[in-house]
Formats: sequence, structure tokens, C-alpha cells
Amino acid sequence: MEKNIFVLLTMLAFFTLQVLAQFPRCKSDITIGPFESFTTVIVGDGFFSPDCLTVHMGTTIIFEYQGNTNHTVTSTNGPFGNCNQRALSPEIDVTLNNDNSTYIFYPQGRGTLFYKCNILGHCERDGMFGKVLVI
Ligand SMILES: *[C@@H]1O[C@H](CO)[C@@H](O)[C@H](O)[C@H]1NC(C)=O
Ligand SMILES: *[C@@H]1O[C@H](CO)[C@@H](O)[C@H](O)[C@H]1NC(C)=O
Ligand SMILES: [Cu+2]
Repeated sequence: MEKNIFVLLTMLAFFTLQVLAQFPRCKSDITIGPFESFTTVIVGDGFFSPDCLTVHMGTTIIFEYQGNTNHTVTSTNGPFGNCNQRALSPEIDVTLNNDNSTYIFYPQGRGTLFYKCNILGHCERDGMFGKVLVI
């Protein structure tokens, strides 16, 4: 009997870990005050920072490149951490590099924008993905 419970708990723990692994957590989660006109997301080599951002309607988000290799800001349908899909609404797909170092995003409505870097491996291997929640 005790053995069965142990097996059950082990299976439960394993299942829970699998589920958590599929839904990565924010590395940083920042909320910007309601009267800020803009805020910045750094696009670095292997990361977006903050990767999770909450802004109020009316705040502009500036993606600012600070890397050594090309990166993209490419919208996806989510959930957070999804590296496969591309979103059509809003459709964002910009390449950032030293020649093209900022992308300015003006949210058009409330909701969540999910995005990733579309360079091969950067999302999957390095975890280059993020979200912006507009409230
Ligand atoms: C970086 O992006 C630019 C613009 O899209 C492209 O012309 C260039 O070939 C890219 N460089 C590399 C190393 O992929
Ligand atoms: C530069 O970024 C803009 C968006 O800000 C994008 O439309 C354009 O394609 C990019 N240019 C290059 C060469 O990647
Ligand atoms: Cu990248």
C-alpha cells in the first residue's frame, strides 16, 4: 500500500515537472506605471529584458538592440515560450542589428503580445521569447 502511494507521488511529481517545463516562467516581470509614455525592452544576445512586461494603454514599448548578432522581434500566438507559431494579428517581424537598432511598438489595444526571436535556435536554445501585457 505504502509502495503504491510512493509510486503515485513520484508519477505526480514527474507529471507536474513536465507541465511546468512546458510553460516557462518569466525571468523578470515588470509592471510600468500608468502614466509612463514609454518603456524599453533590451534585445540582447540570447535574451529579451524584461521578458515579461505589463504596461497600460498609451505606453509605447521600445525594443532596443544591444547585441552582436542579428535578432528579430517576431509575434507569436503564444503561450509564453512558444517557439513555433507566428501570429498574424498583430503581425510583427522585424530584424534588429546595429543598422536597425530600435523597433517602436505602439499597442493598439489591450491584451497580450507574445513574441520571440526568429533566428534559428535563439528561441528554442537560448529562450529568446517574451510577452507584453497591455492593460
Ligand atoms: C542581418 O540582417 C540583415 C537585415 O535583415 C541581413 O541583411 C544580414 O545578412 C544579416 N546578417 C547575418 C549575419 O545574418
Ligand atoms: C528595420 O526595422 C524595421 C522596423 O522597425 C523593419 O520594418 C525593417 O525591415 C528593418 N530593416 C532591416 C534591414 O532589417
Ligand atoms: Cu536572436
